[in-house]
Amino acid sequence: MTTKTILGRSGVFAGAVLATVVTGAQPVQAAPPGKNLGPLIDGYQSYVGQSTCDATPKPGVAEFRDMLLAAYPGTGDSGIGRACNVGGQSEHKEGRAWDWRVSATSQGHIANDALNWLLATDKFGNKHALARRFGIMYIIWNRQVWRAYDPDAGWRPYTGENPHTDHVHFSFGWPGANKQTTWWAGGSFGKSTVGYYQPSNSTWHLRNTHSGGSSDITFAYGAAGAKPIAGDWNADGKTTVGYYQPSNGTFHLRNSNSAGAPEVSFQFGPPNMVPIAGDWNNDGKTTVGYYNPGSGTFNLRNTLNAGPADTSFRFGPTNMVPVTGDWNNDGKTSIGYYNPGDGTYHLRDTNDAGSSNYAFRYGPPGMRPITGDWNANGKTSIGYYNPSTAGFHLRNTNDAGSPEHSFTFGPGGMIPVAGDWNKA
Ligand SMILES: [Ca+2]
Ligand SMILES: [Ca+2]
Ligand SMILES: [Ca+2]
Ligand SMILES: [Ca+2]
Repeated sequence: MTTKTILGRSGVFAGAVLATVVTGAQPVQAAPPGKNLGPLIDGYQSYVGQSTCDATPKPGVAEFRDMLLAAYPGTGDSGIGRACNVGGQSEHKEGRAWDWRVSATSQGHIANDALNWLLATDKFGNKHALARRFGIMYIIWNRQVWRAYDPDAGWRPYTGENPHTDHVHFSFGWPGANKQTTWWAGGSFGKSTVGYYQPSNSTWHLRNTHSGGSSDITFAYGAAGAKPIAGDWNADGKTTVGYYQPSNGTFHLRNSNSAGAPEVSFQFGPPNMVPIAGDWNNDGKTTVGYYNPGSGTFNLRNTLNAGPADTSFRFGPTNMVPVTGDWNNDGKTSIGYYNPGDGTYHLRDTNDAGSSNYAFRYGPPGMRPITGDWNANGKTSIGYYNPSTAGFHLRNTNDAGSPEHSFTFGPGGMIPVAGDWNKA
């Protein structure tokens, strides 16, 4: 089929038929296994019609087919490639369209489940997230069409000759067909870089690359005695600033990296704790917690407001330096500690009591640990700041070894911070 066909006919089948596909609902268990993907996402695939002839199935289309057939037993494969001399213009002739055999009369719930999975909004608020990550250009099913190049229109009547009641047609753009979109190629996580907080004047100095130089972003935000924290408080993919006031146990969070008033302020825990931050529950939003150095306990909260801890447990000896990160890329931030006495890190993949999943020495004793996804692969790893040299030393894996990035930044004696300040 061609886009001319789609756009050229009027909506004879509008009305009742349009209700058969419900978009935006939560996928059911039958959908193919998901992946933990970050906030960065592909744009919508524009319309690029067939213009050459090479019916070899393209790898992104073939693997998509295999995923759906494995997830939905009883459905079938009605083909990717099509000979050049059969019918009119079609992405099938370029091996970048697939017809998934499902029956609208007996298997409509199956098709709808897969389509809802593809068109659901993700935890970062990205609409039609998986359709974009697979690079889908349009979908035809049961007398309706969804076009990535007109996404706000939603499902519209399709009045081509074939009603598509015995198969779902998927057409892919070239990036999706060639496995260059984020589902296949990654690139959906932003890169963490470092910064420092200067307590004497409550200023932040943030850098967007792993290198020395002047600050990319500088502003005042804080208060006397405050401890800096950073997180993606609003799930937009950008890390922004916050601070903890030890004297009264309050958190003050801001959604932009600039001077101004906090968007959110609340009290959590007793005074004089050590603040931590992370996405403990994999909803895309960073929330806070505190480490009690006197008892060695971690106390985590899943919402940005006052209330009791949602999770409390002890990990490690007392008087350690807490660290946080998604060490295993399951979407959940978990905890760890740095022992300043011997320069060892002890990291755990779950937020409960138990032993370390990773324990190793990195750097000299007495450093200030930092953590971030320095290489944007979805896994947080460690680093340290040497307050006497102003040196940052970042490592991409959680084990002993040398840093991948070493540079000096700022005047020394600062409090290091890390995050994806520019969503890139
Ligand atoms: Ca944010
Ligand atoms: Ca969260
Ligand atoms: Ca994790
Ligand atoms: Ca990483």
